[in-house]
Amino acid sequence: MGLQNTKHSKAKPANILMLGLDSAGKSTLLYKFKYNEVFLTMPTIGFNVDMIETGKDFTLTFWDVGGQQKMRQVWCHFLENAGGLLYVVDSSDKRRLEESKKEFELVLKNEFIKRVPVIVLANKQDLPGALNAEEITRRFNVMKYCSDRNWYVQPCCAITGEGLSEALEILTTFAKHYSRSKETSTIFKEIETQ
Ligand code: G3D
Ligand code: MG
Repeated sequence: MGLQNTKHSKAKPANILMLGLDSAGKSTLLYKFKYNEVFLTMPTIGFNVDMIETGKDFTLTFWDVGGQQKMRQVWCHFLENAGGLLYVVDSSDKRRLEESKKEFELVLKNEFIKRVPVIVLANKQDLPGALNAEEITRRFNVMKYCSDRNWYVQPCCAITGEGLSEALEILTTFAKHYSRSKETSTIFKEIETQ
């Protein structure tokens, strides 16, 4: 009975953590998601937060956390309550691809983020020489690091908005699924301890 009720109740907002190196395009993406506009972004000191309704019964709260070296040390504090990870890559910046990959691996090794769904946004597809989604998947070893969860690599351009509605749709599906599976396992744990 309890499980059935859970299934039909309104889901809680899911916290979506936006990570990636500085200048990958996180803040531009957030503004585009929210307002469908391109704003002049400034390097994010600390974090930006915004809620976006992605359906009648579901809201995503986006946490856009600064990607500068100093801020990366505090990324782990945001992981605990994450219901989804949006990892943003500047697909045209081959010089910093390895650095971005290392940070990605580090985040995914964190216990708190186990099984949390991941969307990798292969951003800046409009720039010449940008690596496509298949190449980003391969270089970031996504299959290996995300084998225990739902994942997807979406090519996109935060300036034109190309690829963003697809990313939001998949993210919503994954986050809903994750949040329900977490609620179900909490209920099982409660039943077990009764
Ligand atoms: P961040 O929040 O990850 O640090 P920003 O990154 O959103 O501040 O973006 C950094 C720069 O990349 C910005 O340019 C922004 O306009 C640009 N940018 C973001 N997404 C795209 C994209 O898809 N294509 C292109 N061509 N540029 C993008 P400036 O010049 O303001 O530094
Ligand atoms: Mg920013």
